[in-house]
Formats: sequence, C-alpha cells, structure tokens
Amino acid sequence: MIKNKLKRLGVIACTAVLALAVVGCNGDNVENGNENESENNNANENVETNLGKQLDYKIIGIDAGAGVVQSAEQAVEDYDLDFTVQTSSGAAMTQALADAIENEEPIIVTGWSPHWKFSKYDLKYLDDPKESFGGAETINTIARLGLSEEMPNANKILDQFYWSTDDMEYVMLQVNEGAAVEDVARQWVDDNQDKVSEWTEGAEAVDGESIKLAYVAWDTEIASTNVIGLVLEDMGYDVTLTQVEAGPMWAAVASGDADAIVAAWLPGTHAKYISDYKDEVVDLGPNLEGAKIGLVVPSYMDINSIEDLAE
Ligand code: PBE
Repeated sequence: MIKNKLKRLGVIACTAVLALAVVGCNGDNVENGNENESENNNANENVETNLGKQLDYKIIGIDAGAGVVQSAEQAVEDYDLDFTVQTSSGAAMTQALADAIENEEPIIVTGWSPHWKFSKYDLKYLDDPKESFGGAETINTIARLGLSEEMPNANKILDQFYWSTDDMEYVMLQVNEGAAVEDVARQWVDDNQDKVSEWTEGAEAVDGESIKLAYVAWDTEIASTNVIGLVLEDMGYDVTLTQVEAGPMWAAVASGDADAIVAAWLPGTHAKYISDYKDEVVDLGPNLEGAKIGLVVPSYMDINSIEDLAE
C-alpha cells in the first residue's frame, strides 16, 4: 500500500535527486500536506545539498545495550562519519521509520532481520564493505550452568528448539498487525505441531516445575520467547518470561537468575556478552540461522553503501 502511494507521488524519482535538489521534493510534500519545516527552510534559503544535514547527522538506533547499536557506533568510527547514533528503543525506531516513510523523508535506522519491517516497507541494507556489522548471524539458545543436570527435560526442549526465518517473521508480522503475542504463539504452536514435536522429542512432561526465561523487547525476541515459553508450558512447566535490557538479560542467565535465553545473536552482535560470560553459560547452539544486522534505509533513498555517508 505504502509502496504504491510512494510510486504515485513520484517520490522515487524525486528522492533520486534528493541530495542535489530538495526543492523539487518540497513541491510534492506541500501538495500532499506533509510540510517539513527544515525542507521548507531549504526551499526558501539555500538548497540543502547534504544528506547528513537533512538527517541531522543522526542514525536512529534502539536500546543502548543492543549489539546493533554498538556496531553502528563502530561503523561511525570505521567509516569516519560525522553521524551520531541516537539511542531509543525498538518501538521508537520502527515508529520513526514509519513516520519518515509516511512523509517520504530520508532516515537511517539500525536494522536487523528477520523483522516484519521488511515485509511492510520497501527497505534496503546499506553495503558495509568494512564489515563493521559482521557477517551472517545465528540466534542461539543459552542455558545457565547446571540446567541440563537439574532440568534435563527443559534443557532438551530448549536445545531442540529450532525454527526458520519464515516462522519467526510470521509471528512477528501478526503481532505487528495488532494481535496479542500470546494468541499468535498459541496459533503458531497449534498450526506447527510437526515442528513442535521435534523440539519436544524425547522430553518427558513435568508437573508444574518452574522455569524462567529472560528476553529483551526486540520484536524478534518477543516472538521466539513467547513461542518456546508456550511449548514449555504445554509440557507442564510453570513458565515466567521476564523482559529486561540486553546486559541484564545476559547477566541473568550467567548468574542463574534466568534458566535460559533464546536471544543470543552470534558470533558478532553479542560477541562482547558471550566473551564476558563464556565460562558461566552453556551455548545450546542456533535456534535460527540466517540472521543479519546493519544500517537500513527506505529503498527510495539514493544511497547504497555506508561509504556514501562519509563526506
Ligand atoms: N537486535 C535484535 C539485537 C539482537 C536481537 C539485533 C536488535 C541486538 O542488536 O543486540
């Protein structure tokens, strides 16, 4: 829908020359009631020729503890950019992205996949020739020390938890469209009993044993933690899901306050956390393969590489 709207407005053609002539774009914006103060100023005064200035030299980040924010800061250094990474939250970042696209404005966000934003909007990753954001990632399940001995059935289920990018994106998209995550998890589990039975294979049901999973309010982790939490509940566990920041999440599984997390992005995104805690946790391996992080922009922006942000 949004893609069509953009095409109708001729914004793709317009933004192709955005860096050179914002005046042309202002015409569209004013006509459609999306006036933008800084762009209007530019029209009245000097023509704004610099993308950095249009963006206020800001990359829209998420929470400070997120690996993607730390990698974005690394990119600023590696590419010698004048930008700063503005921290906020996953929800604030996707809202800023939605607003920018609605107003056909440029924006750069710290992004990751899987994520529903790629289904909803026409977006692209900026090339990263210096590899500040690393390469392909997996999302791993991490257990506390002693879990396999003390809670072998839960450990087995967590160890066997493995799903695809499509599975996770389906859950994320439903939640983004307004469904309660508990309901979406229930539906996904009911509809995917073949997969769920692979995760529970060889594990015995229990009678109300407590288990605690910690997670961060990233859309990916909200989806995965709720799904595996429900599977554990169906196997008789009394499951507590605790939402915390990234640092405390890792600290919780390392100290044993949490029994497990399914939110470890490796090898790059959470490299610092896994190296801090490597002797205090057990890595049960990937629950998803083919994840990625980087700088993401709307496809209508006329830049393709992080190098294009350097002056
Ligand atoms: N993320 C989603 C997290 C890991 C999961 C990419 C925002 C991070 O950057 O730490």
